[in-house]
Amino acid sequence: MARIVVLGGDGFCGWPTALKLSAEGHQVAIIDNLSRRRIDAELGVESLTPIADMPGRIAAWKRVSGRTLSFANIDIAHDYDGLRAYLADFAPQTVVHFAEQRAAPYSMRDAAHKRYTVDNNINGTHNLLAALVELDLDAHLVHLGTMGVYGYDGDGLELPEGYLDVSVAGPNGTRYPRSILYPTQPGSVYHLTKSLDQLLFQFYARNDGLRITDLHQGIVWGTQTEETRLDPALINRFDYDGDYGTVLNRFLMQAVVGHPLTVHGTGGQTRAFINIQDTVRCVSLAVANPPARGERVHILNQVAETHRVSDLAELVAETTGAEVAFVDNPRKEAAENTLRVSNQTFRSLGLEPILLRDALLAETLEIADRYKDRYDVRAIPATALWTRNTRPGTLKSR
Ligand code: NAD
Ligand code: USQ
Repeated sequence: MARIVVLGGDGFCGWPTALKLSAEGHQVAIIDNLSRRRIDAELGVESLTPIADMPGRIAAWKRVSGRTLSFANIDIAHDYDGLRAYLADFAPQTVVHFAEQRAAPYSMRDAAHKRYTVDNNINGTHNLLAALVELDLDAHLVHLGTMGVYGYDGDGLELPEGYLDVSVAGPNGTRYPRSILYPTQPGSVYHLTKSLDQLLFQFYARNDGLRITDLHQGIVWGTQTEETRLDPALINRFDYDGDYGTVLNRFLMQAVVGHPLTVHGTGGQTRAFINIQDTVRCVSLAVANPPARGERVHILNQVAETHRVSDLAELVAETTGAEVAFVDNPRKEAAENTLRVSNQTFRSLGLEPILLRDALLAETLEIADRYKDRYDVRAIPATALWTRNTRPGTLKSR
């Protein structure tokens, strides 16, 4: 069993992952600066599910599992010394890195939010890499990246896992084979930071021999996992607001409260999806299968299936009787695209993903129904615009 630190372990993916790794017997420490909770306050929204504070979460886990989770409130982007001292003391064998600002709309609100997202995500990732090198810590770094770095060209090519094998034409018919990072085409400043993260990883793997796995994850849906179900104080967050709510969870919430499903544009956007239970399974599989020292960054596509947004809306409408509304798209994105993705590494490691029609759709609806009294209709509109934003920077302290 290993010492594992989970950066961003208070968040939607990080919290259930920390519980899963702890349940597997690892010694788990969480680092989080609780910025996500402060952003809720800034936006005037709340998780639909009532989430306990960190001491309450940790006490509940001790109660149901007998296991100890430790927690440190460190801003990994701005407290390098604090991060380095913590890593030196805990000496993790694995670092799982979720600690970034992850909402595309939030990253596009205005200049202040763009700058915050770049500063937080790039500094945080770079501080971590520099600290691992400075401490000479041979920890395996597992980072949560995103499918969005590939872009959505939609011409039918199956997206490979991170790399593209190309052959470049030279003079006299010579061909030069190269394996390059798949060229990125980010669709928001947030996705741009994940593209830049990839270069940081490539450099530190080459220069310092760091062992790094970058998981290109699709859109996560659902809320509970085997561990978060064990006690009400372990419940995971459920975001449905216009910035942090991801599309399927938003539709499920909207269906429960009788709000029309807010399909952006024609709904012809095709995206990759994964259930939160599979997120934690995949991270656990990645932790157990590190690259060798000196190997290039392992890039795995962490996705279960792909769907068009309008098909998701129809599925939710069929299941619940909800109305579907087509609203102006606040984003700059292709109106229609196809998407094929290879997820062969996780398949070969034994992942049999949960698919959308399975029981968890009903469970998510049930959670949305149970907490519908906490729903606030003012949180529904997606107000961040990709190309016309005249509002002055209103960023408050996080
Ligand atoms: P989240 O916002 O719920 O959690 C992120 C956590 O990191 C929060 O608890 C936040 O307080 C913390 N954090 C942020 N900046 C920090 C800093 N500087 N120092 C310390 N802690 C900091 O997000 P999530 O949905 O759990 O996503 C986690 C990761 O997974 C992100 O990197 C995201 O890009 C990636 N991801 C998420 C999804 C999704 O659909 N939710 C899909 C693909 C990839
Ligand atoms: N959409 C709607 N209606 C809504 C909300 C969204 O039609 O009410 C559309 C969007 O326009 C977009 C698609 O649904 O075309 C997905 O939007 P989303 O908010 O569910 O997902 P996205 O912004 O891509 O971001 C989420 C996570 C992010 C992660 C990413 C994975 O917030 O952290 O990186 O999913 S991926 O999309 O594969 O890059």
